[in-house]
Amino acid sequence: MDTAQRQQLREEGWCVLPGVLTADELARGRAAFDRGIAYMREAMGSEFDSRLDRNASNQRIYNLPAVDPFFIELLCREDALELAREVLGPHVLISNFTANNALPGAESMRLHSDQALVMPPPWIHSWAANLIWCLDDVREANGATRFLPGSHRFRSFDDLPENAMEQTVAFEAPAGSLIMMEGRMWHTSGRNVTEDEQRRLLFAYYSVDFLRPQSNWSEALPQAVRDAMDDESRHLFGLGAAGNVRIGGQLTRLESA
Ligand SMILES: O=C(O)CCC(=O)C(=O)O
Repeated sequence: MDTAQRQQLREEGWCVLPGVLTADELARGRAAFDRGIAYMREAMGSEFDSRLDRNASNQRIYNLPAVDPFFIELLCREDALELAREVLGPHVLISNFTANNALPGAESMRLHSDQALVMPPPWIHSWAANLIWCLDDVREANGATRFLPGSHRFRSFDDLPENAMEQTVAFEAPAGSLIMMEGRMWHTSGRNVTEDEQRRLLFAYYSVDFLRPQSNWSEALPQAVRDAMDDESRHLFGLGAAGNVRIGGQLTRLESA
């Protein structure tokens, strides 16, 4: 992350880092995505979630770390963690990791902020962050994620303007980019009005270590997946008996304050 990107993240609550994934990683990510679709069909019967999306042109994959080790690699790579820590400080946990593909005909979901989903207002600090891995070029026409500029400063639901949706702006990023969005930013998926383009995005959601993660990883991940992790990954997933205390020499928030 360069100085301009850091400043934009601080001031505007988002930035785009192009070229983070190599061509090989992009290919691995797309192949793992396909396995995720198969996983959803087998585990849940379908990749369409009518609770979130208006029609079956959105494909959802939940519990990505259970699907393929590539997704654990993405979550735990040092450059991604550095970015998460830029927003959250040193003590982060992996809260969730899901995918959403907007196929042609996809409609917008409801506008929301991810931090508002895991804690009540007032939202004074940035305690959650989404790192959005782009498996395709992302642009307004193919359903890019839309964000409400300035909404990372909203402290309560009352701050949301009535015409919030009309004021949203689409992210633009080439395939292989990382879109960094702090957790208080109000956002939604876009409409895909193209004839034949898909828009595959992976949403790596991190939070500070004193917020309960969205996923209960000790239940969500098969034993074999947990056994294959190194200590650092286990710590990031909040696995193991210890909670918010000293683990393997790493200081907790209170100790290092
Ligand atoms: O797919 C998108 O662009 C946004 C998805 C999202 O915000 C969510 O699933 O909570």
